[in-house]
Amino acid sequence: MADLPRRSLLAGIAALGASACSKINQSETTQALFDAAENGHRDLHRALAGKQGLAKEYTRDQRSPTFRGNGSVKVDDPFYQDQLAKGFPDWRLEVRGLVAKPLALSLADLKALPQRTQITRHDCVEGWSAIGEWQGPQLAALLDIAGVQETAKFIVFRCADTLYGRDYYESIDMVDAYHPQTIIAHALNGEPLPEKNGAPLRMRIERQLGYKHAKYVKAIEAVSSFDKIGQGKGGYWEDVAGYQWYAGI
Ligand SMILES: Nc1nc2c(c(=O)[nH]1)N[C@H]1C(S)=C(S)[C@@H](COP(=O)(O)O)O[C@H]1N2
Ligand SMILES: [Mo]
Repeated sequence: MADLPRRSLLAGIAALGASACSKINQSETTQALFDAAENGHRDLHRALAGKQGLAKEYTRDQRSPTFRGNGSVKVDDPFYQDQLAKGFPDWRLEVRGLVAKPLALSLADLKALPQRTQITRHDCVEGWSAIGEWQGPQLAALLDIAGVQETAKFIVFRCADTLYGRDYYESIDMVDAYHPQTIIAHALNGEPLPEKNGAPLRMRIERQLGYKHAKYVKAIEAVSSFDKIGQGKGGYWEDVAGYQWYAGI
């Protein structure tokens, strides 16, 4: 039963394709239908899975031998490259926006928090999957330390890379933000993240498709709306190719 929405969503995305999306998007009626379908999918998905339903976790021997890099696999920025070479001693993750106490956390700060390790399958809409072991603190812990205000409705992830000339970013709502498997990962398969997989920090949001898992995260922002961020659709691929904002699997 829980497989139903996942298969229909993946089939729907596969059937559309990016260029079809941009053409179809020109029609407001079609967009309204898309929005209704997306909201319906979100409600059905959460009703079936339960708000805190966990994504399947795997055993160590089920991990993929290699975890490919997709989208940006390099960050074209001198500070980033200098930090990468040194192990990111001066890298800071900002937690900001609608919070009582903005934070600027080092990698050591993040490693000192309680850690979650999870072996999960990553599903990319481009038609590949990989199983990897991720480690890092839960996003919930950071949000609690920063004191997220009640007016915050979404969490936005700001990334250090650009893809085809635009800043990559993503956003999720508070249910996914506080999901136990939503972590800020600093390690993949027991090693620091390689550059291609989002060093030094990338999101794992295990109930969502691959494009939601922001890599190279430099800031986490609590907001009441993402209308004025990017093109206003809540994420890079949502803006560029009309991908659904709610990418629940
Ligand atoms: N900052 C950033 N995050 C990103 C992307 C990107 O290009 N830039 N690509 C997304 C997509 S489409 C996928 S499938 C995954 C790929 O993660 P991987 O490179 O570790 O395989 O990262 C997602 N997060
Ligand atoms: Mo993807």
